[in-house]
Amino acid sequence: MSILAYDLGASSGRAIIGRLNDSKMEVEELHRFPNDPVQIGNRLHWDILRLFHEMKQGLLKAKNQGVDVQSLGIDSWAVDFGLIGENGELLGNPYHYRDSHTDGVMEQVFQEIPKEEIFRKTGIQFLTFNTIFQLAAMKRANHPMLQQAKHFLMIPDLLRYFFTGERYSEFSNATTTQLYNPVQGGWDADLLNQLGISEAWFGKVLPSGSQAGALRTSLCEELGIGRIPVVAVAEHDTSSAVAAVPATDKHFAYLSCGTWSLMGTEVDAPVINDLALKLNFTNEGGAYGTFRLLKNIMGLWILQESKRQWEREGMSASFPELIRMAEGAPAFASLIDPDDPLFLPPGDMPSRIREYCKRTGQAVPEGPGAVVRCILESLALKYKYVLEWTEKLSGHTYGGLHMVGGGIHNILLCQWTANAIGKPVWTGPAEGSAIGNLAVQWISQGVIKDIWEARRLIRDSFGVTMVEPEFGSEWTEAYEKFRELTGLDEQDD
Ligand code: LFR
Repeated sequence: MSILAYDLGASSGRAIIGRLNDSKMEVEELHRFPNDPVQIGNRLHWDILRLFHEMKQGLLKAKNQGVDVQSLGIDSWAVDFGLIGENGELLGNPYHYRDSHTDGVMEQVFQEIPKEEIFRKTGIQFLTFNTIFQLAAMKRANHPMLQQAKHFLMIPDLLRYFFTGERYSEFSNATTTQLYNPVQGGWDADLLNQLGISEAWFGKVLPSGSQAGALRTSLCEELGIGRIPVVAVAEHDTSSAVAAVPATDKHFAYLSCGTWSLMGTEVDAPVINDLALKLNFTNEGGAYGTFRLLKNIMGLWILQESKRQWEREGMSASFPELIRMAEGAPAFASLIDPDDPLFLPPGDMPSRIREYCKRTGQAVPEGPGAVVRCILESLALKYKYVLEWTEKLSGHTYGGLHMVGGGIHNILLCQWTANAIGKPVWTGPAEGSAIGNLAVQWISQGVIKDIWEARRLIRDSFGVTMVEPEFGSEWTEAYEKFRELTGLDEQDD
């Protein structure tokens, strides 16, 4: 029996087929397609219709290869959305969360609604691009779409709507809007009213793993396929990735490592207290009543964007080549806080890194080797910092760190992470989000009992590689330097 997971990332999308054979999970990539954001003037958009087109190509490939798809589910990045008009059509292209229209908006919103109140209601960390601030930015700009909108749908909800014609929100992704109240269990009507956003746009929120209709007839006719059932999986990709962490212990720490690095733990209820607010930790909703107490770290985005810059300058080197260059560069010559706002928007990262190092009185990394070394060492040190706080906030200590997502192919980063935290790193699976997406479909069909059976199956099927820390005092010393120059010492006081 084959099922299909669409996993959409910030730079590419995949259609992945999953099968269960002799109690082992098997995955096969059917279709991979680019997801290039499109800049028009000052605005940055997702090319949502092209994504839908490519998703349809995935279904055609399945048909032409004789794959009998029994169900499908979609996961993607969070916070972004589309607005639907009276006639049921999409109004305009969704904005990319890295668009600058939210610059300064968070602070403006805090003048109307205190930060503490938003956190108390939603439990969500403050990121300038959260849906709440995107909507406030559109309000500030008096965006014409706001007058015409009738429905609000997050990216996977929207694509699922294109597939099925049915409009539902899904829980894990709804929580990332910072407009959902996990304690009351619904959209926060007061927050929406205070923002001047119509509550009527926000529809029913389905628990992750719900049946959410089937492919609409017109699409089946267009593609010449049957009415495949659609599952609202844990549609936030991080939620799917964490569902796929092959942990054996209820209390575990994870790092979902891709464009973003998401680090934290799984908890049964949101941790909404002063410390979580101060440290800007989040409580995103997960599959089957779980919550992700975690923190966003800028992640491999800085490396990906540096590579794009070097390509624009005529230097093309693959990731493995760049990593080899980093290995040859001097250790701990310069460090950055990867979460400095400087690194959020697209652009010339190597120059911004040099600017940061100059500003903080450090050696300025010139060549790609030095820049990449600076990025990877700084990420590993930031992981240590966030892991320490995860332990304090959750009240548990962890014997090691589970690392999932494409970033695990970066062996140097995995090793440096183990060195920095002084604990083993267990890597795998790399296709965490897609596998979590498949697992939730199987659970919803009763083929797999629950999330813990899924995790055991994932461990048995894909294995886990242990990366032992190589002890040395240099990482401890570097951590002190990192805390000092990034200002993290002061934040903890
Ligand atoms: C990872 C992710 C993060 C979210 C960011 C923006 O792909 O979904 O969890 O904070 O993208 O949506």
